[in-house]
Amino acid sequence: MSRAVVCLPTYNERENIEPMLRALGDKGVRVLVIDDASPDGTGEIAERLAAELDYVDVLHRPAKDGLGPAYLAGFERALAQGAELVLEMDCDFSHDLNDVPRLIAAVEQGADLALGSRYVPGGSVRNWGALRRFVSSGGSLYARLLLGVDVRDLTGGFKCYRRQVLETIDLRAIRSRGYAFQIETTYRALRAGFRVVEVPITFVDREVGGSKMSRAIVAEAIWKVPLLRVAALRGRL
Ligand SMILES: Nc1nc2c(ncn2[C@@H]2O[C@H](COP(=O)(O)OP(=O)(O)OP(=O)(O)O)[C@@H](O)[C@H]2O)c(=O)[nH]1
Ligand SMILES: [Mg+2]
Repeated sequence: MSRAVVCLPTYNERENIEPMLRALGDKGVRVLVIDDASPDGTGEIAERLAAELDYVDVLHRPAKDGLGPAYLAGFERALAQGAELVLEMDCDFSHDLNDVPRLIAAVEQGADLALGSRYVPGGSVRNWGALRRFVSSGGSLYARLLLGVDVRDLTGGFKCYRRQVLETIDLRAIRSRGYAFQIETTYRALRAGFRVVEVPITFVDREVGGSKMSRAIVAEAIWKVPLLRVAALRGRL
């Protein structure tokens, strides 16, 4: 069994799921697809591929419930399967598959949590319009200043956790669903004293399928960040 499990949440990724799963085949990882009953049939395609590819498992959830809950269910399954390293990755080719071994290497070299980072030297974003860039980099800056942490990319969704991090932070207390989920998990890891390292990546906008980004996801991050800080100041986090 592979030590590393890539959690791959999907909602309507019919065009991306098969090429993603096949391309992950030579990365030496297991892959856990977490599908929220995608109406476009992504879950059935994943199921067919899981029967063919021995490194693929699928977790079906009954309805679209946000990225955060999907990841939490995936983490629980990956830990139960004995994973030493647990990764987060989007199923839309925004994250370069060649960066998977780089994130794993960062943890093997001593990090507890490695973040694929667009906003450190060497990192970048390709094909995003001005508004998307502003929301993303502005969101990271906002969270960094309010939380007082030295992490440049707090909203990214390409990460590698050492098992111990997920066993230590209180996953059951996490209610965030969108970008806030990424901010909260990294902040909790920092608060618990874990070593967080940023690995520069180039993020490329998706070419097929639709974005699930919404105003609600941005709004959640805006109100959640100060609450996280207050919880930390009160010693509850
Ligand atoms: N299981 C599950 N997966 C989701 C949900 N929302 C988004 N995803 C998946 O999470 C990953 C990231 O979502 P995206 O829609 O790409 O969000 P994004 O990267 O912020 O937006 P784009 O850059 O526009 O693609 C993709 O693989 C989605 O299919 C959800 O509610 N449930
Ligand atoms: Mg995406």
